[in-house]
Amino acid sequence: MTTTMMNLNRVEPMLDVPFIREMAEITFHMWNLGWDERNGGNISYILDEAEVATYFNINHVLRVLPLTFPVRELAGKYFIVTGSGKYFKNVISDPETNLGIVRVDSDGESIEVLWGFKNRTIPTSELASHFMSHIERLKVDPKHRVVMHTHATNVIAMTFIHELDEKKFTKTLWEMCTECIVVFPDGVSVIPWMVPGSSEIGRATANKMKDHRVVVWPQHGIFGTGTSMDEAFGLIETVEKAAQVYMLVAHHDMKQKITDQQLADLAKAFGVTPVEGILYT
Ligand code: 2HA
Ligand code: ZN
Repeated sequence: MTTTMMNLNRVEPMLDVPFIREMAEITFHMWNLGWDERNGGNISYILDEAEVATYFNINHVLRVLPLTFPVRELAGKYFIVTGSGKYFKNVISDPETNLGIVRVDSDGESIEVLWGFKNRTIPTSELASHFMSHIERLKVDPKHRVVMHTHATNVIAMTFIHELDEKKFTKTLWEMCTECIVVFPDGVSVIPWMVPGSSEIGRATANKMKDHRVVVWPQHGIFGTGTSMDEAFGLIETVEKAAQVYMLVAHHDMKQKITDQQLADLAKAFGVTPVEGILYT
């Protein structure tokens, strides 16, 4: 833990709440990595009712916010979410303004704010992408909990100089670091460039989430999902690392690389099944 976090702990009692602390630590960390400039990035994290009820009065609704896209599949679910226009760097010193705990109402048409989002803050502008992605990931994995969006620098850079065909993009990433095929054998998906913050980009992202945990938004950033903050972050971190290596080597003469046979050997050794149509072995 950094000194900053330890000092803040004395003045910020909310950091004693485990899931608020997790959000504060990861947002601070991601900002430190240079991925979340200004208000870049957003996170939503599914919480258990009991987990929330341990720290908050779940019968006291502070505000009700209508959704422009109904999410019946998430009715009754609790989330901690970053705020719209809020800076990742500031979450740790003022979680109550920069984060909020919300519950989707019983018909999935609005959300009830139970804590946070102080001073009329509203949830992230990418809530549609988050909620629609949660719906798809939960269908595939009931343990799914986290959707994380960040402006990972090298992933963005790579989308300028690499073909956006997702199989080719995945193959290149797998070739960059030995662990990649083990961490994301399901590959990464890529959507076309779209205006952010809309239901359309939400639907396009969620559509990819049916069979991927990672979605790249060209010239913008990345969405990663997982069963925990570590899983979602670890996935993004691994993709970003591979993209960084790519950006370092792309303009150089390649003397050797990880071959398709070696990638297949890795998959076999680690018991993972690489997504079809990428390896030629
Ligand atoms: O939260 O990252 O995509 C700001 C953004 C929008
Ligand atoms: Zn963004």
